[in-house]
Amino acid sequence: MSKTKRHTLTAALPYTNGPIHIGHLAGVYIPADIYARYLRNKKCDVIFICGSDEHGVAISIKARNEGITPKQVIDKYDKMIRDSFNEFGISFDNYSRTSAKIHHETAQEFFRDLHAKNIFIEKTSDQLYDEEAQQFLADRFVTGTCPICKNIEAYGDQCESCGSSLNTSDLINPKSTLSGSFPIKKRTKHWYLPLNHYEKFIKEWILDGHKKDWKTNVYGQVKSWVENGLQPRAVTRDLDWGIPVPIDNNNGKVLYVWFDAPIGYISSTKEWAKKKGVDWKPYWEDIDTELIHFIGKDNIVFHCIIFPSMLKASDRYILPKNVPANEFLNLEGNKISTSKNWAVWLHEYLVDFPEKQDVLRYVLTANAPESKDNDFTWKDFQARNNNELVAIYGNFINRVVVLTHKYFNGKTPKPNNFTSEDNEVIDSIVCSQNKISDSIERFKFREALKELIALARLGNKYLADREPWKLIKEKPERVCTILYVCLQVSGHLAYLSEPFLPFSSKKLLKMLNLKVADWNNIKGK
Ligand code: B3M
Ligand code: ZN
Repeated sequence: MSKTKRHTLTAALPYTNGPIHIGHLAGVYIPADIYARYLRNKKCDVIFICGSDEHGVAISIKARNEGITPKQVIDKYDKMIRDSFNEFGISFDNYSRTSAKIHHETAQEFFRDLHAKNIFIEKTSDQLYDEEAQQFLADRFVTGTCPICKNIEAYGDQCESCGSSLNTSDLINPKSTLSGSFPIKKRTKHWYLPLNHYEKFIKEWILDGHKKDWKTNVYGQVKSWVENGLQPRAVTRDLDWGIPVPIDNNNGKVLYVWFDAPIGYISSTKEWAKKKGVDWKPYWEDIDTELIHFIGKDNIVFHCIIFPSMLKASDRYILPKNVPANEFLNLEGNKISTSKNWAVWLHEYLVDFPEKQDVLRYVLTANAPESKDNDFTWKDFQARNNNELVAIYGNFINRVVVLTHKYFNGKTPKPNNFTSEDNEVIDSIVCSQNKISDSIERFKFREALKELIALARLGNKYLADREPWKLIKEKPERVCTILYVCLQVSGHLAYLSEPFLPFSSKKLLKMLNLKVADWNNIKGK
């Protein structure tokens, strides 16, 4: 890891139109949390930033469907989501919300700055209009056939089946989701971000500059977007829910949710800095800051092309060093779907598995869709818990603690001469830590977790092979050394598991009377 001065980590802002499910955790929030905890354990200057994404048509549709106001929708789900993140130990330094005043001000200032620099193209064009509902149809207010994959339920902004980002005018046979009627076309003015002007910048920055260190799934999506040619993209909407466009007589237009939401990372940082009484600017303007965006694959275009083009146009902010997007997690072979209620909701999981956050964190890390879509099954959940977490990790720790209490009254015994097997196990501790660090720094969290379990497995085997219970009478001094070695492994498992299994790590550190370690000072003995 380059010796950067500070790290700004962002995790995709969840829409407050529904609760959080295991796909969100596996795709975005557990990877981000592991990375944040790891950097803190290395005593880095790191901020882990997130917040609720509270604008956009999806929230207006939810409000209409539930017969409540958008404000009531966002307040309900903002609270549910915050609670879920807290319960699962997702350790944000700040969790804000885009309905907050500080965000409206920051997003409007950002828009005004680009407007003053004449970055936008102002264009009047024909847009889909629902005469019955008396409303323009943006994004999810219209469905139709996807021109790319012919999915008949594509939305006006995105096709969930092939992941393509669409404009309403791309849809074949568009239909209003408000009234079900076929829309007419009506003239309206919008401001467009000329992405085509940033094509060369994206090519040089990503396609040339990040060929080696960005994940192939991310690099590949950016490459295909650029090869298809970047088009100007409207950054305003005719909607009644969103941040007003900060231009006089803006005719009730609001900022497009994907223009304002990424700016939410900056406003959440400002909110954090205000609480801390520190300057937020170095975290977004200093080239010695490493900015990492944790997202799911459906957000790649916004975080690798649109938001970076906005940052570039502002000529003020740093660019992300990496965007390690994960693919999707499916559930029992089917796509997780909020609208079809096909998901494992976090708030429901804890009702069925109280205090078992780490089991889910473990399984979702071990099974994470890091390079391709993956499937969550309850069978696999049970198998991994029983055969790995309990049988290897839990069993080893339990035997060491029981034997230490039985033979040494719970005190760490003084070791005597170390055999070559003893030294081998002790040397493997530092080797495991280096491998875990290296995997985490390459955003390979599955690989890192495998290393952690391998260390527990090694400890388990060492203890079973040494059979101290057969030596306690004739060679008690040998038992001292064996259990000393086992306690070193246990202590390091407590340190090294902290990013992955924060709840178990905390319990184990307490049991072993240890504090959270500075990973720069971890040694074998
Ligand atoms: N609210 C998440 C999604 O597309 C979206 C992320 C915004 S990050 C700035 O589900
Ligand atoms: Zn499609």
